[in-house]
Amino acid sequence: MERKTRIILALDVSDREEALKIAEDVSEFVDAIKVGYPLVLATGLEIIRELAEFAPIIADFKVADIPNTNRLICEQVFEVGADAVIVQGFTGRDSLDACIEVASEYRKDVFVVSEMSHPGGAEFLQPVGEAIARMAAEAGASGLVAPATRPERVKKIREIVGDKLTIISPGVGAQGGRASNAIAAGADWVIVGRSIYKAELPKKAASEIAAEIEAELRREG
Ligand code: O7E
Repeated sequence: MERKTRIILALDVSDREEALKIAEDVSEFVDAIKVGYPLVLATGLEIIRELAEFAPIIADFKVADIPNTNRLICEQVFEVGADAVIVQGFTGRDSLDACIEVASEYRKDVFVVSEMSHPGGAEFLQPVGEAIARMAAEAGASGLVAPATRPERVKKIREIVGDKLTIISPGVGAQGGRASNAIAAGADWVIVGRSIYKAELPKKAASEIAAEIEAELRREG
């Protein structure tokens, strides 16, 4: 995945035509499109192949099962053309290893959730988030998911993993986080859903977030 606008679109719509229209409309302002349960359950797994025409696809199935089931899920995801899969880290090292093994066979990426962006994410996951980040780095994952709603946690996770892993950060806009703050804290990409796909003009909304990030990167030099 190339770092250009540093935006990943979370395409959580449930209509195929709408999904394809938005993807085409905003493609110049996003580096990847995250596709998850809302869209796949509504339209089918093949939507991943269709959307891959516009941008690299991150399949957000937050895979969280025993190693064998994880392996079977990841095979389906990569066969249909996804470039990366999102996996939960709390299921442990063997479950994560299974995903990384399949991803490396397909030469694709695995992103591991270390802590979630919503208020409940602080309840059970945050206390083990740093251990999950360390495990993901040791296991050879490509990156981590860390919350834009808590930039100080992005900073902490960045300190733990150094430059070894990329960080993708959801929670911008609708959940209250700011793209520039997440990038300043050490995120490589922000994940943005409703603020783009629910905007009256999704392309304009994406371009404004891209401009905010660009200004932050210029400020940092
Ligand atoms: O709030 P929105 O509309 O900008 O959408 C955010 C997207 O990021 C949405 O798809 C949600 O499921 C996802 N997300 C979070 O909001 N918080 C998290 O902690 C983790 C994710 C996520 O995508 O995890 C994998 C990257």
